[in-house]
Amino acid sequence: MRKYSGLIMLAALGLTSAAAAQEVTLRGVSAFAEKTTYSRGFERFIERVNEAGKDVIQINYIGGPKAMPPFEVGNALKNGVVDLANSTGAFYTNLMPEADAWKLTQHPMSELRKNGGYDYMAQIYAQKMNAILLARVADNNPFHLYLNKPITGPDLTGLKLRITPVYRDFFQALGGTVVQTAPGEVYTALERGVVDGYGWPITGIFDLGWNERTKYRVDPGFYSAEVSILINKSVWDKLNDKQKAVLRKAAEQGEAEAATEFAKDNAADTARQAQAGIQTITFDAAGAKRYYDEAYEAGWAGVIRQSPEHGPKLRSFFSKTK
Ligand code: 173
Repeated sequence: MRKYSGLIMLAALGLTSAAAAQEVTLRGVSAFAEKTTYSRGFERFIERVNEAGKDVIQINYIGGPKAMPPFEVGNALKNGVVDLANSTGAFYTNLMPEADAWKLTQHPMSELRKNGGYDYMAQIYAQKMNAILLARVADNNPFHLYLNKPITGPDLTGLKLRITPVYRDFFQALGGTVVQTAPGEVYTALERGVVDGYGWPITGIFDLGWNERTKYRVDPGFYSAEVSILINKSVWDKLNDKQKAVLRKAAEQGEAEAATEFAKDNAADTARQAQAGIQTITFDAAGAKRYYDEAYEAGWAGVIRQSPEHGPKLRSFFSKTK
């Protein structure tokens, strides 16, 4: 009897200490090029986790689009080929069209975490992606249209524009012809004259040298670029409390600093674009209003068309007015 209970004790101890000592290593991939604007938040997250998570949890950064095509990252996360992903909703609309609605948010994430908007999206992430959105690391960062041919009003007739799902409905509503490419193909498309312009946020056009191939930026900006760190939900559910706490803390830090960081970067890149000789195209007040309002009208119409079930609800959480 004594021998028996001793064995049980040893087994229990062995199991407990093995579980406690087990360091988990997660594989992470970014849909954006390594060391560029939209991978930076993820890379900082990885540094924080690897620093705070010694002997507990580590992240092995596989890299950016050289490791995996951007539009495949969502699938890889869902299927558990990777455990963590840095991506934007527009890159995995094949799995979850609703994710593209993040771009239409007119409240900061801190507010969406409180008003039910985050929780509503979390259910869809769980259901369609088997994922949890840990942190939005790009926020407060508008998109713009960049052109090599001038326009005088909100009319894109005759222009061929590089897009992702972010810009499709808007640019088409203004009469533009659209062609979807990953960011890695933008430079060549501009160089060869395959496109007359492209959609991209206010920051990051210098990362891949597009400034060399860009004459104009159209103001005002529109929407709010979203880039987030996702984790496979089955992987998350298997982590212990200590491991989750390390991820949560790094995620919270990243999300909390995003809006102010981007406010700084937005201003810096706007100035740098002017210095690089990129001219600003603006419209008269009525034209600017038409342009901006059409962005949201066409954007929401697109989200609701693709998700009649969730689109209207998301609009009520994400919009200031509706
Ligand atoms: O233009 C894009 O590739 C795109 O959709 C995007 C989204 C968020 C940040 C940067 C780019």
